Amino acid sequence: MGIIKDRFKAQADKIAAEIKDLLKEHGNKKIGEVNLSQIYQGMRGMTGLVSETSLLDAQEGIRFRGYSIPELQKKLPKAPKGTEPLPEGLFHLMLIGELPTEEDVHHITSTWQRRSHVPNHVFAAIEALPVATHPMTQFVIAIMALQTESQFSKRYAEGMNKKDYWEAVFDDTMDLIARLPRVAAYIYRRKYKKEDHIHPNGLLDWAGNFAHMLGYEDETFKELMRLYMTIHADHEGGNVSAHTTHLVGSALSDPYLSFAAGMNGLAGPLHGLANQEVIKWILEMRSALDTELPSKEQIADYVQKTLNEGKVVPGYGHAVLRKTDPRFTAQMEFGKKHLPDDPLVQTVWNIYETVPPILQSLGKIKNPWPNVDAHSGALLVHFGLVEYEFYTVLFGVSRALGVLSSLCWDRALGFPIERPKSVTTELVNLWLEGKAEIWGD
Ligand code: HAX
Repeated sequence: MGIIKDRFKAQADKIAAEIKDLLKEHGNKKIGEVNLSQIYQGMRGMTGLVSETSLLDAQEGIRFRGYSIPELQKKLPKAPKGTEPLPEGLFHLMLIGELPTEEDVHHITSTWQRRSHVPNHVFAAIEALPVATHPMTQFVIAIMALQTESQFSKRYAEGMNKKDYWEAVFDDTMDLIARLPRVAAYIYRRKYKKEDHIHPNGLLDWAGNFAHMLGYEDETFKELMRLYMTIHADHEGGNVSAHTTHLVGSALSDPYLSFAAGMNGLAGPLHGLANQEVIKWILEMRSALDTELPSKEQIADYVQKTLNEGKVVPGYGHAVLRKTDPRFTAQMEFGKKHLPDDPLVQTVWNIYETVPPILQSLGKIKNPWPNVDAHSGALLVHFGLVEYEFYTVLFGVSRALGVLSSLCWDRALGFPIERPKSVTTELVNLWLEGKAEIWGD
């Protein structure tokens, strides 16, 4: 077995034993209460999942195995002459629970390079779609086409022992993560660069090679990709893409099927698609106002117009966070360091100063602060990646690191099929009248 696989198995066995004892001793302990409003309103605040890879604090933001984003920027290995973390290192941390050495990261890079072959029928499946097809749709279809390669589904059909599920999921995870940049870059070059495809560079790291295959050789852009792929990877277990991957995986659908399902969720405008919506909204504002750098007063009026039209201000608000998203802050720091004079980036910062008080004044929004999607587009546009319909695919490639390492844990810990109870409003009414039980059976 490979080094990473061995280490993962050792950690998983340790945690599985710990969970067994924990459930034996404390399995009946109550965690909070469920209010009627929560089952009607998106299960907000209801603890109902275990996800080992990261944990979100409403005030502090995300921590990956206990480490904040600024800590990861210091502690994770970098590319030669680079200052941003390599996403391979975050993957190691999420999967094994320990910070990697330079050597560990190098090992993951070369493993992913070795496993990155994409069969021709996947490109043919993409080519069968009209070029105008949204990049997220092309991405999901390509992942589904790749499912022919699933080791989990092959081994399951051959009668795999349930003790081996984790290993087949691990193998699919490594293969799929290795292949995604090639697939995503193919979609980008097909749709926007007249099919002028670029071969992988086997000397580069995973994110650097992705930037290269997209057609961006600027070293600062490669650093941006390393940061981008790190900060978008995981946001604990309950967000739509992570939860969907976990849910579908709980039916023992293989990692390709599970991840494709998660990506369909990421493609929604209240989730990952918000990154394209943000830049679209800013570009429309600039064009409506006929200026590159709208004033804060102009921004405030435009925000009001958006709200009056019954739309959300994209990039603002969050279901769990109650402060500025540290993933927004990390991108703002990158902008201040590398491109402080860019008018689009400055507009993002002016929006940051203008929007929160307006949203707060509405009195209904629980979090008026920016999320991860409020900043990313402006940085990408600066380097020439202006095709904003592609942005959610970038998010998706990164998200694979978190949701697939979580899926490895799900199978290694033997989590069962997920099946919460639902009710009807008729039953709720009967229950309120004391004529029926809800929680009884
Ligand atoms: N602009 C306008 N109204 C907003 C808003 C925003 N940015 N954020 C929330 N609201 C509204 C809600 O639509 C809701 O209105 P109604 O009661 O009239 O339905 C009200 O404020 C209360 O919502 P909430 O409890 O504060 O927020 P939710 O937990 O329901 O939703 C969302 C969280 C992220 C979906 C929401 O804030 C939103 O739609 N934001 C804009 C889209 C966006 O940026 N999404 C990306 C989120 C991060 C992410 O997943 N990235 O991938």
